[in-house]
Amino acid sequence: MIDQDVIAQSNEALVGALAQDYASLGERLARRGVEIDALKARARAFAVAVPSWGTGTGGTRFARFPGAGEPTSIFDKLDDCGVIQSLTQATPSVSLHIPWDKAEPADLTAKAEELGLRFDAMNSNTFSDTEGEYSYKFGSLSHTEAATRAQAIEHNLECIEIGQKIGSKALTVWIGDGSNFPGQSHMGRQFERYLGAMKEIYKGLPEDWRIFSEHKIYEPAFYSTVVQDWGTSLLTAQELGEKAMCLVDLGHHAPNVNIEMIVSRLIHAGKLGGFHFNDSKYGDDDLDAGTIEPYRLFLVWNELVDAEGTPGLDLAHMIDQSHNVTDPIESLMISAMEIQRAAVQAGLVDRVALAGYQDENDALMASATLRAAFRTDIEPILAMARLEAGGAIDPVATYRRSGYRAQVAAKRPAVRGGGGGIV
Ligand code: LRH
Ligand code: MN
Ligand code: MN
Repeated sequence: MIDQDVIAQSNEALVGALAQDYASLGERLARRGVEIDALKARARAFAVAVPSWGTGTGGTRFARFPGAGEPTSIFDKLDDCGVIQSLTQATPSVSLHIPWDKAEPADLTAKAEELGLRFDAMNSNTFSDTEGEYSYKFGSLSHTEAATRAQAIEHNLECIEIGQKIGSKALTVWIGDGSNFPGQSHMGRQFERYLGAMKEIYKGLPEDWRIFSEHKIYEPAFYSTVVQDWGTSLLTAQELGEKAMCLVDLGHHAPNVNIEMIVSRLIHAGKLGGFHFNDSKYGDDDLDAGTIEPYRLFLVWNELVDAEGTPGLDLAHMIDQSHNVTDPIESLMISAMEIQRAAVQAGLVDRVALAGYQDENDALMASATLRAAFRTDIEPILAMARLEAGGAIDPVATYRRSGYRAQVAAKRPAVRGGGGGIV
C-alpha cells in the first residue's frame, strides 16, 4: 500500500499551484456559463474498473520482458490495483479473469475489503487450454463437438458461481472462435452452435446479473471470427434476452471504424452494456487509453454523456490493455485518468448550442462546439477531484516517490522473461 504520508507530502508541494489553476479555470469556465464544481462532481463520480490481468507485463507472441516485482498471484494483483485506486481515486473495482485469478472466494473478498476494492464483471477464458479435458484449438462455445461446447459452457457457469460469491453482477464472454481458412468452417452452423451454447449459459444467469458479449474483428482466428463485430454481438444479445448486452472493446475494430457511431446505435437498441477501454495504433489493446486517439475517446464519451438518463442505460466501464515497456501500474493510472478526462470534457459540451447547430445544419459550428470542449485543459478539475477524495494530485510522481515497485520487487520472486509462441 502507499503510505498516506507520501501522498500528503507530494500533495503539499503542489496544492498551492493547483488552487490557483483551479480558480483561474473556474473563472474562464464561468464566462462560458459553466460551473466548475459541477464538472468536479462529474470527475468525483467517475469510476472505471482495472483488469487484474493488466497488472502484469503482457508481452507479445515473440517475447515477454517482465519488470521487477511482477505480481505472482491474484492477491499481488489486487495489491497493485489497491495502489492504483489509492492514488487516482478513479478505479474502485477490479475485473477478474478465470481461471487466471482462481482463488478461494472468501479470501478474494477479504483481500478486496482490506484494500477498499469491489469486483466488476467476471471474464471467462475459453480461448486457451488452461484446464479441462477438451482442447479449444478449433473453438469453444461454437466447437463442432458437443462435449467441447459443454466444457466451455460449464466453465462460464463456474465463472458466474465464483462471481456470485464475490459480489460481481456480470459475466463478459469473449471467444477466440473462428476459422483460419476459407471453407474451414460453415459460418452459419458455427454461429448457431455458439448461440445454442450462449443460451445455456444465459439459463444459469442469476436474476440480477447481466451477460456481456464482446466482439473482436480478428485474432486469434485470421480468416473469420464468430463474434466479429457489433452486428453479431447485437444479434446475440437480442436473441438471448433482456439480461444480455454488448460490450465494446475499443481495440477490436478495423482501422477508421466509427466507434462512437456503434456506441450510439447500441444505445438506441438498448443493448450497450459496457466498455473495455484501451488504445492502439494498429490493433487490439497495445497502448494506454488516449495515447493515439484522444479525440475518438472524447467522441465516445460525448455519446455517453448525451445519452445520460436513458432508461436502462447502466454501463460497466473497464480498462483492458496490455503493457510491454512500461510499469503496468503507471500505465493503468494514466489510462484511468485519460478516460476520466474524456468523460469530464464531454460534460463540458454545450449541448443546447450543439442541438441548435445540428438543427440548422451548421456543420462548422457544430464541430467547433465539440472542439471547444475537447480543447479545454481540465487537468485542475481532475487533480482537485483526486485531492479531495484522498488521492494524489500527481499520481505517477507520487507512485515513483513511494518506492512501491522496489518494495514489492524485494518480496516477490523475480520472473524470468521468455519467448512467446514462435520462439
Ligand atoms: C480479447 C480481450 C478479451 C479478453 C482479454 C484478455 O482480445 O480483449 O476481453 O478477455 O482480451
Ligand atoms: Mn477486451
Ligand atoms: Mn482485446
